[in-house]
Amino acid sequence: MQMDWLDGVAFSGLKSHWLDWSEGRRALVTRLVGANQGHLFEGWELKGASDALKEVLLVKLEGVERNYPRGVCGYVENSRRLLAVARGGENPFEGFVPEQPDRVDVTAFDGLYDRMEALGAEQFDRMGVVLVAGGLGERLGFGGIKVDIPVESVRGTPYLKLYADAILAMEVRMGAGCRVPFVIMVSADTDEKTRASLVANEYFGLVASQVHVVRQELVPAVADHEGRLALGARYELLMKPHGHGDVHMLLHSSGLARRLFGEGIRRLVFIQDTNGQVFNAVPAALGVAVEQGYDFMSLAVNRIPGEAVGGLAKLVRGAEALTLNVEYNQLDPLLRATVSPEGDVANAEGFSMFPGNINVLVIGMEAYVAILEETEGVVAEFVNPKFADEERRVFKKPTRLETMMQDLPKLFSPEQRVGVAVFDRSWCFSANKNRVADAAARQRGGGPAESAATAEADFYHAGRARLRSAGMVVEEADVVAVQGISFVPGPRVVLCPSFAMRLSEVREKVRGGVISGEATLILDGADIRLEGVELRGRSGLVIEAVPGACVRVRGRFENEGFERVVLGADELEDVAIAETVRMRGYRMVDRGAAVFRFEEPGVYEVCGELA
Ligand code: UGB
Repeated sequence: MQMDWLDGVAFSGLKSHWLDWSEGRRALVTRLVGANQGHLFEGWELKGASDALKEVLLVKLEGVERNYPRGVCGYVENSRRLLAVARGGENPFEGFVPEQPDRVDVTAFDGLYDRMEALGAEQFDRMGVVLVAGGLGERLGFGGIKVDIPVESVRGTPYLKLYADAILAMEVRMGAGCRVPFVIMVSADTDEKTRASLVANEYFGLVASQVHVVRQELVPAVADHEGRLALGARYELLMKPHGHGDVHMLLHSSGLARRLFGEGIRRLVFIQDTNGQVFNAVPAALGVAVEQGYDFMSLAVNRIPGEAVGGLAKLVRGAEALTLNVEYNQLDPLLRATVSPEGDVANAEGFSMFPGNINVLVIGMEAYVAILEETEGVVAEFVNPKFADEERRVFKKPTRLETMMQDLPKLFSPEQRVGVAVFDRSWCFSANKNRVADAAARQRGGGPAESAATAEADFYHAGRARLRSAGMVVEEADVVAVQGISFVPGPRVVLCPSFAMRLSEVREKVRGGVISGEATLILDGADIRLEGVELRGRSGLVIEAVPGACVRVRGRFENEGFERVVLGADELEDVAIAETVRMRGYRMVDRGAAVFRFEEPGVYEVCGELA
């Protein structure tokens, strides 16, 4: 190999280390110099000075070399290619006109819904769940990991437990031996805490071997159109996140996608870190995907104009047609340039023209595995540099390649089917993404707050919807405002996955009854039946029953229940109070709810006051 360059003055510092390094490291540095990355190594001090910093730089490069398909040089090449496109200012949607996507409307709880749920429930033993949980949650500004945040504050169930409970409930419904694989994508920001949470909670009842934690890594920032990697301080290689689309790369590079497919898994359901209602919709979503034969299906809701969820549209150009998520920052310009000169405005029903992507995806494994092999899991990368000059030559700051998990259909061939299932929003979607002040401002602007308090309120709302569908009378509490965020605080209904995974199960197990105001009802157990149960005011009723415990509950329960105590101004600033409590602005205090726990199999009766 020609190594003359190493004798140049600029590389004398580098050369002073050369013989200490492994062949692999020397080969990598040589390749990088050949790929126009000499600046990373030029002007180094001689061995003995800043050695630890140089080592960190090299370890980062070796990490990228290992993790990114075709290594650092592959990343540089991809950057150059995509930057050339960005420099041309080419509109990726040029010539495409958005039309409504192929969609199935499952917003109503009708016969179609029941049929889809029934069909979907047959698929539980052929599906896996993939949770993308690598995001830092900058908009929320929370010190811990988002999946550890309680979705509700009566029992304090963290999102991760809720997801594990749903997986366990699906397994139970398929009988002994069923294990639904659970893949969790973490990042350097979330890895340690996610694993710690799993271990501390004994995998929330799952078997450790069914949980696969894969870790996404940062990618190098790029300083210019030549794809030169950016340095911060001396010897500091700047690294940035690559996006949630990394999940595809990791499912490929870990061999998991192929392995799970080989083990009979036919669909993967991708979910986000904070969405307490997502499993309400999973059975019917699977049903729709199976019935329609979709290789890729997005769950969607009616979108509010301007909100930070992408729009799902079929983009048509001549004979070409691609159903895609148009990300929220690109939707308005696309609409203005095509079908709606006024941009992303409300239709007669008050919704945006196209259904909103909640980034819950159902992906068929056959097409998926083939695409992953073809692309090595690098899915539709893009680059979005901000330019400092009109000629688009200079970047305002270093940029990086990014990828989004919902962009997979960009790689599909025309035979592969992409569709959308539209659900009622509160039934399937409510995220906890924004810190209080921002959430309040969003709500004032007419959009969803997506805060801890509204995520909790929406979670109960979906519980109430289930009771209503079973014929229970539900009278809602008045709207309250806490820290400038308005929400309906009750009734608080938590129907655990153990109790019901499908609407039809709720209908079988609940007969009549009334719940109103800020009453609380929590049902955890497969064999609980409610007959004419009445809960008003702030009364609380909690029934927990192990498998095999059949509990019949009747009558009126009247007690002080759970009180929602709003935090005072001093408490909101008090760091001794958990951040997860302060982000809601209230805590829940048990003032004497009726709690019944059945820890042995048997037949039991719980009777309140009878009319
Ligand atoms: N995530 C990762 O795991 N790794 C990453 O590098 C980044 C994120 P955000 P955003 O449903 O509300 C998405 O940041 O910008 C995880 C869709 O693109 O919350 O709000 C992260 O942990 C958008 O179309 O995404 O936008 C979290 O679980 C719309 O659907 C998930 O990825 C929107 O979500 C999403 O990360 C929405």
